[in-house]
Amino acid sequence: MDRMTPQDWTMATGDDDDSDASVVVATRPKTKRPPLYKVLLLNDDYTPMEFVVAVLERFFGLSSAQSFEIMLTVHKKGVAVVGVFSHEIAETKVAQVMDFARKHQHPLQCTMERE
Ligand code: TYC
Repeated sequence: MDRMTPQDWTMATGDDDDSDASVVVATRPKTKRPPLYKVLLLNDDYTPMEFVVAVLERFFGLSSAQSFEIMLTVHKKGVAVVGVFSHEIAETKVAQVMDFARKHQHPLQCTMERE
């Protein structure tokens, strides 16, 4: 016999079910989700409130109401999370905010932190 067909195998072994080692066993996919990063805005005594609101609208796509609310939280508590992103996006947001603040000569600080 040149090559066994599945039917030959069944005849030769009496194996007519799936109870052997050829049964497919579910495996756990070993993929890990990439870590996320919080982007934080810090309070200071000099950056105008309207500037902070404009930053939140421009770089985080927040409405003026949401932006005003977050700005006030930072003003009162010292810090707030303004968004959660992948490492690359968080880095870009921080750089955009810091560049924009520096261009306008405001001491506004923006940082990121692993969640
Ligand atoms: N504390 C600032 C002021 O009284 C306003 C401000 C809010 C500054 C949020 C920075 O991230 C900030 N003008």
